Amino acid sequence: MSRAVLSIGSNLGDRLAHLRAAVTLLGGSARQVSGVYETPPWGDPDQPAYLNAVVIAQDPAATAHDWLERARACETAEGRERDPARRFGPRTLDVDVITVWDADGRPVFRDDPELTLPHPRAHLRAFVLRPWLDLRPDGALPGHGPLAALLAAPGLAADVAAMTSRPDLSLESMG
Ligand code: PH2
Ligand code: MG
Ligand code: MG
Repeated sequence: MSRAVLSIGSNLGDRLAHLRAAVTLLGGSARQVSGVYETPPWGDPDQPAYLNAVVIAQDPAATAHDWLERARACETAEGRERDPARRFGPRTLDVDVITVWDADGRPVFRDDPELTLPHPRAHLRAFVLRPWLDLRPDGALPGHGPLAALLAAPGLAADVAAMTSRPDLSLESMG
């Protein structure tokens, strides 16, 4: 058994359709899907606003690397193109593996540049922490601490204030 928190985001094309496609492609492994948030671009301001959500996924057999492959398959299916000049640039679909727990419920820590776990910037991203907190009010980011405390950090205040809930764009029936 392995569990994963996946962050999904889109800021090009039909953003909601791309998020819906991600949930559909994750299939039965997608156990819980958060509400959708409209979020200002992080890390590279000159691009459209994102829609973001979080998926809690579970699969009896998946390794950490399997989650990465599934994330990439979703991105490819939605026509994701990589611009090496813009690390945090616009994209049809981004699926990031935020953290993984192994069969014994232990968080996986790895330093592999292909897949660093937990995600090295998750604690700085309100667009990850906020929808995850909605699903797991007592949740914690391994190595960093409770989601609620991370979201309350002064450095995230502006991002928290700028993001808006979009209950009109539910993904819930998809999970
Ligand atoms: N993803 C990025 C870069 N910046 N900003 C927001 N608001 N949401 C994202 O999903 C996002 C971003 C690249 O991973
Ligand atoms: Mg990302
Ligand atoms: Mg990514």
